[in-house]
Order: sequence, then C-alpha cells, then structure tokens
Amino acid sequence: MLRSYLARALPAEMLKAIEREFIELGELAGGELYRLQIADRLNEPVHTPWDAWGNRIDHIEVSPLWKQAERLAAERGLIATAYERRNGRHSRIHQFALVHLFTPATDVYSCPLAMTDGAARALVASGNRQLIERALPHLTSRDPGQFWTSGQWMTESTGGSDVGLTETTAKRDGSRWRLHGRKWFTSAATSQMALTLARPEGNPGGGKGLALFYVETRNAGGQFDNILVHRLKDKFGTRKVPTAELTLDGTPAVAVAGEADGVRNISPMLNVTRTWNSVSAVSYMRRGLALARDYATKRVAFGAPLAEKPLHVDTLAGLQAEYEAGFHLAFFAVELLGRDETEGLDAAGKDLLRLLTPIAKLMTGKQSVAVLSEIMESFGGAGYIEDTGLPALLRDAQVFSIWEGTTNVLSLDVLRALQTGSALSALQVEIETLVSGVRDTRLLECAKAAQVALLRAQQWIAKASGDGMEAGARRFAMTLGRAFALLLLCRQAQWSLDHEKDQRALHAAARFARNGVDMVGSEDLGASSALANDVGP
Ligand code: MFK
Repeated sequence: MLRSYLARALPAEMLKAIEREFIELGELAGGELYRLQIADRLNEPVHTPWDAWGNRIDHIEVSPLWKQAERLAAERGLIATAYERRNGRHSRIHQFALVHLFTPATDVYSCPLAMTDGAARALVASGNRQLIERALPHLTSRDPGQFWTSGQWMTESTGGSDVGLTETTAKRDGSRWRLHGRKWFTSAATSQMALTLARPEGNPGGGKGLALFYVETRNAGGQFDNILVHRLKDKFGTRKVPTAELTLDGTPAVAVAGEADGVRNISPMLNVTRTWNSVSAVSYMRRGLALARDYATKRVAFGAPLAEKPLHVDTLAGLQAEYEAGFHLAFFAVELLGRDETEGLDAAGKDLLRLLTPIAKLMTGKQSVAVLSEIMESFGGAGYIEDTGLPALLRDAQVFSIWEGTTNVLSLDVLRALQTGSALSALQVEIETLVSGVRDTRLLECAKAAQVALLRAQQWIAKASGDGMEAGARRFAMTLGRAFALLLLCRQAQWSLDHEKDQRALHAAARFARNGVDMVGSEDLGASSALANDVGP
C-alpha cells in the first residue's frame, strides 16, 4: 500500500531517486531491528541519581536499541529530510514515509524525534535568529556526533491538558532567565535541549501569561544544568522512553518569542508532534497487520491455516481497511504541511491544515488502539504472552490517543480550529475535487456515503451551540475524519484501478465505508448526564 501511495503522490523520477532509502529502511525495520527489539525486550532505561562518591549525576542509561535508533535517525535523515527540502513540497512525504518504516521498529524512539522536528519548526516560526543559528544545525544534522534531540516540557501536575495552569516561574537573570518549577511528565529526558513553558514573574494567569523558553539541558561539563531528575515514570506502555519527573531549580533559559503568549508560540511544535503521532499510530497498525498476516499462514487450526478461514480473513480485511484510511488521512495532512513550508498555503489552505491536524491525530490514535487489540486477539492466547513481543505493541499504541492531546481535548481543538472561518469551506473544496475524480460505479457509492456524512456533520455544526456543541464535538470530529478519509481512499482506489489495474484499494474503500463513517447524532444532555452518573430521572 505504501508503494502504491508513493507512486501516486510523488513524481516518478523523484520516487526512483529515493526508493532505495525506503527499501533499505524497510529491510532494517523488518529484519535486524525487529530481531533486536525481541532480544532487547526486557531492557528498560535506568536512572542513577548518585555516583559511588555521593555526587549527584542523574545518569539515564537508555536501551541498546535506542542508541542505535539515534544514530540511524541522524544518518537516515529522519529530521534532516524535511529541512533540506531536496524534494520541494514533497519533502514531508519523503520524510514521513521514512517515519512510517522507522517507528514501529525502534521502540518509540519516534517520541524524541517528533519533539525534535516540532522544536525545529517552532524555532523557525519564532524568527529568533540567534536560537535558530544555535540549535537548528544540530536538530537537522545527519552527523550522529552533531545531532541533538529536543524535549517538550509542558506537562505539570496542575497543568496536564490545561497548560494554562502551569506553575513554573521565570525570573530575569541579566539577558537570560532562570526557571523554577516541577515538570511532571517530560518524555525523553535525555535530549540535549528542550522547549518549555514558564510564567515570567508578574505575568497574569492562563496560557497567555506563559512564555516559551529554550533550555540547553547540560552545562559545559556535561551535567544537567540546575535540573534535578527525581525518577523515571513507571508507565503502562512506551517503557523504553525515559520519561522523567524533573525540578527546574534556577535552570538557565532563553525566551524564544517575547514574554507572553507561550501556548500560541509552542503550537507549531504541537502541530508537528501531532502529525508524527498520526503517522506513528498508522505505522503501528501496519506492523501489527504484517505480523498477523504472517502468523495466519503458519498457524493451523481446525484442519487449515488461519489464512484460509473465512472469518479470520474477514477480520483482517476490516483491520486493513482501517489502516489504509488512517494512512491516507495522516498523509494528506503531511502533504499540506509540506506545501505550506515550501510554497506557502493561502489562508484557506492554512485553515484546512489547522483543522485536519487534530482530526488525523484523534482518529488514528483511536484506530490504532482498536486495531492492535484485534491483532493481539488474532494470535489467540499467544498474543497475550509477553515474549512474543505482541503485548508491547498494544501497550505502546494506547499512548497515541493520550499524549499530545487526548481525544476529547483534540475534539475541542477542532472546534477552536473552526473559529478562523474558512476551514470548512476549504474542506468542501477538497471534497468536491475528490468526488469529481471518482468514476468507478462501486467507488461512487462509497463517495456518496462520505458526502452524506460530511453534509450531516456540516449541518450539525451550523446549528450546534453551547454545551450541546461541546458534547457532540468528538462525534463531529470523527465524522469529518472518517468520511474525508473515505474520500481519500476513493481517490487512491480510482488511481490504482487506472494505473495499476489493482482492485485492492477499491476493496479497502468499500470495507471502510461498511465499517461506518457517520457518527453525528443529536445530543441529549439530560440523558447523557443520567447515564454518565448512573442515576434515574
Ligand atoms: C510518536 C510521536 C508522538 C510525539 C511524542 C511527544 C511526547 C511529548 C509528551 C508531551 O509533551 S505530551 C503533552 C502535550 N500536551 C498537549 O498536547 C496539551 C493539550 N492541551 C491542549 O492542546 C489545549 O487545547 C491547550 C493547552 C492548547 C489549551 O490552552 P489554552 O491556553 O486554553 O489555549 P487558548 O487560549 O485557546 O489558545 C491560546 C492560543 O494558542 C490561541 O491563539 P491566540 O493567542 O492568537 O488567540 C490559539 O488559537 C492558539 N492555539 C492553541 N492550540 C493551537 C493553537 N494554534 C495553532 N494550533 C494549535 N493546535
């Protein structure tokens, strides 16, 4: 499916020139790295607070695979590809196709990479020349010796999703600042730098009173610079990611873009990490499906391999359809991002990108949990056993719907994205273009189902208000996501019929339509309250 998408989305000469990169990374991902993942299964990061002589060292030792992943990420240009822009507006497609291959084979090393890409993007957006000159060459380097990753330190015990409740303060210290406070959930604490939020003394509460700060985590001696690592988190999944609780105890920092509007200034980073989240969620589905398909040819039960059992085949087909739809939605957002960074989107295009980024994140996050749960079941009891490596896939996938904004927080972000005005009309233009390209009668039926759902969603939002709008926000966002993904699948399917004489994407579209794309309903707040609280009338 990836090959077919790339053949449609990239100019033929370009694909020919870069295809080798995908083949090599794919071979590594399904070969050497996969074997290392299984061998390395029980290896988790270790935090050593003190050395033998009582010195505070806060050393964090990551797994051998993580060390290899860092080198590979630099050498293979997992970040650099997007900033070198050798393929113009297609550079983001190039990069995220690499991400799709790399992510499931590297034990969530995509977490620091996502933040690195996000930090680079936020620094560029800030226009802060000094910081851009200092950090960007490291963040986008292909030399493992020069390559830096970045953290994104936003979450506090008060804050969580409501980042405006951040308690970390910033005090002036000459031309710099010093940060004081506790960051409660800092993924990939081994990064060389971080972007973080703090409230300059005297600023008002809320997100606007926060400012965005740049921190280099270590001093010239290689020690954490006024940063205390308390412990690593004991998490349900992503156990290879060294997520820490930190105290910033006078940590030197530089203001990135003025002394306020921190949430707005970090949002370019959020939108990039959310795009990584979408592609990573999709790639996990792909990994699970690859394993399940392989197992189905080997496991013989009731007289035949699972691959010959109609119900097993039907189950895998439904999962593949979910994967393909999620893939096309995520990569449509990727395409828009690439166009914006190179050619510049017009205002309507920017609004569309703003709308589809949280939609792709929330839809693919939920899909990957559901798909990986089914994948585990498709192995029967073996899927439930740790040394198959399968439970870790489901545990890791669960994070995609939690970090970088939960499903509900992102559903509300979708409503925020509509406030600029032209996002829905820009979406409508895309819908019409996609529908007009469909000719096959079976695909026309799918496109019709998508159009009906999208129309219902638009009618719903036009009438919705207040608590009813908030209550229906997830169903609205999911409907936009699933129905638009179906249209994207129709486009791929029509192309595939025309150019590859291949009906596979057509089947994916038909199956995805049958899985359901219309979630819009009327909101009965009283009924929901009675149900949620389990109380009678
Ligand atoms: C595999 C890859 C995965 C990546 C791994 C990364 C691991 C990192 C671990 C983490 O750090 S997870 C923590 C991530 N935390 C979040 O994602 C926070 C979730 N909460 C939200 O997103 C809330 O919606 C938000 C904090 C943004 C709400 O805060 P506010 O202060 O109530 O926002 P407000 O006042 O609505 O918006 C402030 C400004 O930002 C507005 O602009 P103006 O100042 O011009 O009015 C908004 O329009 C703008 N804004 C907010 N979200 C935006 C945005 N602009 C563009 N894009 C967005 N997404």
